[in-house]
Amino acid sequence: EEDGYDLWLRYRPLAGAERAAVLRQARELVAPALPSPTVQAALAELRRGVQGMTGLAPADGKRARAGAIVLGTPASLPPALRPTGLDRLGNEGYVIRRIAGATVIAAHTDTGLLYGAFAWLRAVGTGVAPHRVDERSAPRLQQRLLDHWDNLDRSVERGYAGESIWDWWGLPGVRDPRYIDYARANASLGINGTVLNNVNAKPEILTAPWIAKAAALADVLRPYGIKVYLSARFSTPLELNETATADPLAPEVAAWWRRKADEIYRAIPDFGGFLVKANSEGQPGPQDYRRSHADGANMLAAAVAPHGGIVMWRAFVYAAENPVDRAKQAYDEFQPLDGRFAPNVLVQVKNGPIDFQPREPFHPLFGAMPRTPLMLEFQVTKEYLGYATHMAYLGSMFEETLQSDTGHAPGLTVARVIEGAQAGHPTGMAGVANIGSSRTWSGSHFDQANWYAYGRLAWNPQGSSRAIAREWVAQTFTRAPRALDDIVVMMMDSRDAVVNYMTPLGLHHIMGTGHHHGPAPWVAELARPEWNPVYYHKADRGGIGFDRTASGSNALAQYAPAIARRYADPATTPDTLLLWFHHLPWDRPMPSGRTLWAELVARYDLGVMQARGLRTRWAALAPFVDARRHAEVAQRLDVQVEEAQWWRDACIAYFQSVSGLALPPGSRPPA
Ligand code: GCW
Repeated sequence: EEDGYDLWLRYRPLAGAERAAVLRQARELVAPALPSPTVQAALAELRRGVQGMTGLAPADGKRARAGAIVLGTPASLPPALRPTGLDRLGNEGYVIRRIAGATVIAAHTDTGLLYGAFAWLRAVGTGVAPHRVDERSAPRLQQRLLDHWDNLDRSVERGYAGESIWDWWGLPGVRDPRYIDYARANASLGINGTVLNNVNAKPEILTAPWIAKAAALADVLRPYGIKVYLSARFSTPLELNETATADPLAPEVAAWWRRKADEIYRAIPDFGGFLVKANSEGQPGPQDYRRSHADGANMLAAAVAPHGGIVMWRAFVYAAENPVDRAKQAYDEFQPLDGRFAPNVLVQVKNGPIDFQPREPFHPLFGAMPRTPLMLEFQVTKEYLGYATHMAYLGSMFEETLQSDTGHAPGLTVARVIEGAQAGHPTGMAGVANIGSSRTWSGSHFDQANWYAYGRLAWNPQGSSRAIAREWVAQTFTRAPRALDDIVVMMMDSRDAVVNYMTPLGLHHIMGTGHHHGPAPWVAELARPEWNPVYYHKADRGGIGFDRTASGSNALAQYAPAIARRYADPATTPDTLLLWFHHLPWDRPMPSGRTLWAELVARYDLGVMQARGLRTRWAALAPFVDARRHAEVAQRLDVQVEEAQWWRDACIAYFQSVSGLALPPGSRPPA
């Protein structure tokens, strides 16, 4: 019975000509002598894959010949088998070529070979004939990370997939085999780093017993090309009573962190570095001592630099109460620090200026800090998009951000910024993981696609979310063409549906307080102004929306002039972001001919219809999907339809109570 544990690495039996074709091209595996643990992992995966698809395991071959899969580096491959395309491939890239009837997987490192092995399996798994697999690929970003918001008690902040996969109680001695499957899944995408603990970090994580646990995980993950990183609480030495202050410019503090880094690197020689959330949502930071983010980041960077480590310093800040516009705070604090960060610091910026909303404009820091490496942080877990219940394929959302033109230079999209077009190396992307110990890993079958899409886009930020969805469906559900197309259509519609029934036309942050599930646009009494939904929609008798133009908070001025000009006028602002940037009267005519009010209602209605459409399409797919997974998805879609209606009804009723307007005729979607 299919339970989803195998993710996209299912390798289910092929039949007939397809099976025969794989058998012909994968009769034996040839690897360099004395294969490293990484090459052994590649061989094991190829064996598992071929065995799964054909029922027969390939033999261990000695010589490259027709029908063999040959893994090798330029040093190990005989000249006749050295494929073209190896130059400028970097450390992690791979080439797959057919040479003299053999399939040669070549790379400069063993990790590249592992990625190549997974690429071959992916190609075959998506229906490419094995004798046609021909590929050259290298990652466009250096750091491709998952950020786990996993706490030391195994709870997961904003996690909807069960408790943390890290069994801290059992570690370091007990090494759950699941860690290996986690590593395989990540390596199959090219994810090469994992931050083990929540950015809301505890000091304990940097004490000896926890370093030993992290070291055990690092040992398990290392053969798969995955480095371990830790979130560090800025005040750790002070809170452990080992210094009298956490002031980053105090010599005893810098010395403490240097010693701590040395201690960590003794246990984890390839430790990746620190991730830090400072002076945000109550976390301690350098500003507590009137020092800047750069002062704090650079002090930590100096501690890990001798070991080759990096510091990822988050730009998600809203420390002081912000009565005017929280969206402006990160830019205000960070942009003036451009060029002041040490070379091994990356500033990690969320995709949008508020907080992982169903839709946000891209963050204005992208393109505005040309002398600072910026990392992009996506949220893979669906804090604001229906948890692990609603179907919302995030690939299209990620692509929307990545392909946003920052307007700072011709062709300078967000993707180009994080690829280092302005600031040079280092480069990276982080995804807040949606992984837990649920049998499906992600709490639902379709949420696995978000892990997959994140990983593929971290490898290639120019990738197409639709192509990625096709790949995922082919490996995870079916290659039957009609069914595959239908599932991809569902995925590509799903996030749009969520935007429509939750926050259409640029609305944002109107969800329930604290848990962030369900609508609560009426909430107005929370202690801090920027926690209240009314702060964001500003609906009143006259109209709705947040004026971020010059007549309002002027957050628009943080964007490049070309973008700022376009978005300054509601007529040239995309309707998807209209109420993000403008406060407009309810009776404003929209391009559709409707008033703004009628348009808003129409979008909510549309969202409900789209959710119902997902359910209907899925029901028709029953013949193509195994019973258990079909039923588990169907149940969630039922909930999604109900909750879409809840969002629509609650938001419309509330906005009506404010506007005093009647429901436009015929608006209620048919039951
Ligand atoms: O999205 C918000 C979440 C917090 C989270 C914070 C952050 C880890 O509601 O739970 O804390 O962002 O990104 O730091």
